[in-house]
Amino acid sequence: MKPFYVTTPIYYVNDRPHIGTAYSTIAADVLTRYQRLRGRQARFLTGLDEHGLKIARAAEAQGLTPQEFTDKMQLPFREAWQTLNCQPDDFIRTTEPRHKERAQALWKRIAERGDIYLGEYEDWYCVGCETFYTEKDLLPGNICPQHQRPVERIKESSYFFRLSKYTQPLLDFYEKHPDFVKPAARFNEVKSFVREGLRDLSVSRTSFRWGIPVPGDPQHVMYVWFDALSNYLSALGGPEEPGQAPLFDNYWPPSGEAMHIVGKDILRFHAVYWPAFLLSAGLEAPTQIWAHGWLTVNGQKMSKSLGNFLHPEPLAEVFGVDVLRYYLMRDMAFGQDGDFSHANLMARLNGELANGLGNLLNRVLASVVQKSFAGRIPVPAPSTRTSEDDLLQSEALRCATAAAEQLDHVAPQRALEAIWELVGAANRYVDRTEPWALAKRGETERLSQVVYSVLEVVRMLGVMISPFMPSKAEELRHQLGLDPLMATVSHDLWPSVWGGLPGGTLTRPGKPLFPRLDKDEERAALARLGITPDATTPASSDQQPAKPKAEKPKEKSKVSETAATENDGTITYEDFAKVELRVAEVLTAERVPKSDKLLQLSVNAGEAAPRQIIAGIAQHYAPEALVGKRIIIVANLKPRKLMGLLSQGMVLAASDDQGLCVTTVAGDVKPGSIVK
Ligand code: ME8
Repeated sequence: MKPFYVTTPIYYVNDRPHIGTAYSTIAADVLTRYQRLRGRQARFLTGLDEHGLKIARAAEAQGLTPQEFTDKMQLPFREAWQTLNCQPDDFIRTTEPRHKERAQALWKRIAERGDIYLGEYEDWYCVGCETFYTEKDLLPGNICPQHQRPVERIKESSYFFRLSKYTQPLLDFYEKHPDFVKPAARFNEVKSFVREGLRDLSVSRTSFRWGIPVPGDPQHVMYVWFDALSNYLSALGGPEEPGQAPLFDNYWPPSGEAMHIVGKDILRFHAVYWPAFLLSAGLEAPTQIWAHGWLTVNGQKMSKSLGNFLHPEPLAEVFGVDVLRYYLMRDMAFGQDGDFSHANLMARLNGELANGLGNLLNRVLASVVQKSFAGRIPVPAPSTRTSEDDLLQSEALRCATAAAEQLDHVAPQRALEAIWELVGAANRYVDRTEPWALAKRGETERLSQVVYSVLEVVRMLGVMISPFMPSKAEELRHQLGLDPLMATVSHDLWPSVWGGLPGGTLTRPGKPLFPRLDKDEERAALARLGITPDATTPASSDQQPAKPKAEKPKEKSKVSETAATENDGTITYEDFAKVELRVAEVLTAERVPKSDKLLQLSVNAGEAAPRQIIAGIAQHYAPEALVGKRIIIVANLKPRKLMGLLSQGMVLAASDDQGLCVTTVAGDVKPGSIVK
């Protein structure tokens, strides 16, 4: 297998790490850990983009030199990745001499091919994006579409890269490498952009000094994107002649496989400019560019003006590093946009982690193994095996294969889905085989088989979750009495055969893997994050997610008053707009004691904390049938108490003489979305 090289974008050093940059970094860490587990040689690079006008201006605003500024600002990144247990093999800064030298080497190779020439450039420049825009790409008033800020007119002498020459070679390259960009839909966007024809690209600046000098013409500094993209090679010591840079020889194609993980915002730079530079320099392009989606926070875009950047460290402190890593990889489909929601995180923690995996380990290890087998993993008695055991074993192997396939295709969320199918199957197996009852009846032989089956599944799960939750995986192995996993090259540790758990091992049962949060603890967790007790309004503007924007009920207009008094049975739009209808996901549902009509629901309506709704639908729905459904609620109904329980909204349902159906949405609409 070819050595695997995975990179994140190098982040602009003027920001602090937030949940978006953490997402890319955790994804790269998960993939690296997975590849290593499979016995593959893997290398993970991240780093910082430290040149350019944006950084120079940010430094100036703080009264620092750009170098002092970047030296200071790199620390939060290093610390955040360490906190999140992301373990890059290298952390590159574009101000390091090793990078400057190799970026210049790349420039020279391209210049020697005749693909760089001196010209003059004039166009609109957005400092936020560090990119030029033509008029047609701007919003009215010459506003940058990304940053919603005015762009600047810049005219200067500039070196150009002959990008136009690479229109056809790029299209040919895409044709030959159908998996170059993922997801496929984004690849189509890239191709249509290139098909329209490419303009030469300005690759140097003279209007500021904070950059890498252009070889042979130090009046110019390199365009920050030329500088930044070359980090993927310079961190390997490339470009270099064969034999001069071992890492480059080993990890860069054709001998290695290189994957760049990027957000969809910077796909064009990676899928168009970067391979064009490399084609020109006579170097191989990376194997794949994976453009993941964009994260919002509780339904809102993170932005400086809203002050709602969500930073990962406080979340890791309150919920745990592995819980945060799990949530980010589980909740968002990798190539699609997603929403970070505190309510969803807590629901997954309580449901999938605590009740699902944590409980599976605990329900057998804590009592049965200790009482019936003196704390040791039993040696199973094959004569007592039943079809239940065969089924669980085949399910375990099926799920392990499926999860690996998904990870091979960079679908971490689907891999976790497959892993949790096994968690569910094993919990159902425990429900059906009732080990505690076998213990009571003294059926020790059968019990040994049952306990072994469960704990062998737990062992497999421990391996499979380890790329996502490395510390919890070790804790789990420790409780099973196993040594830490040691990934070694050419040794595949992914579960593929049944029976890896040695009978007789002395277990070390400990604290629950994932403590469950009750309602008070959930509120306390949110309070620690600075979210006010009503769990919707942020207490401070820096850290906190804000309440999804509700459409304000419109002011009563004269027209609506007329309509109301005419009383012809119609209402105006203004009347209708007063009702705030939202999509909500049912997180839990239970019967209200002593009532045959009421169900107590906890729903995620896209807010910071779940809402409780008491609904009169118990005669029509079993509570478990509602969990996971996306229903429609009236969100601005005055809260009221029913049987002593506070109901914060109403569930919409349709009924006829046959019964009642709760209204759901047909598509995959985010919780919190407005219905109108
Ligand atoms: O673009 N959701 O740096 P940058 C998901 N220096 N991912 C997000 C995100 C969000 N809301 N916000 C940021 C740069 N990201 C250049 C890169 S590479 C040669 C140069 C992630 O600090 C995502 O990976 O603006 C995105 O592409 C990256 O951070 C942008 O980081």
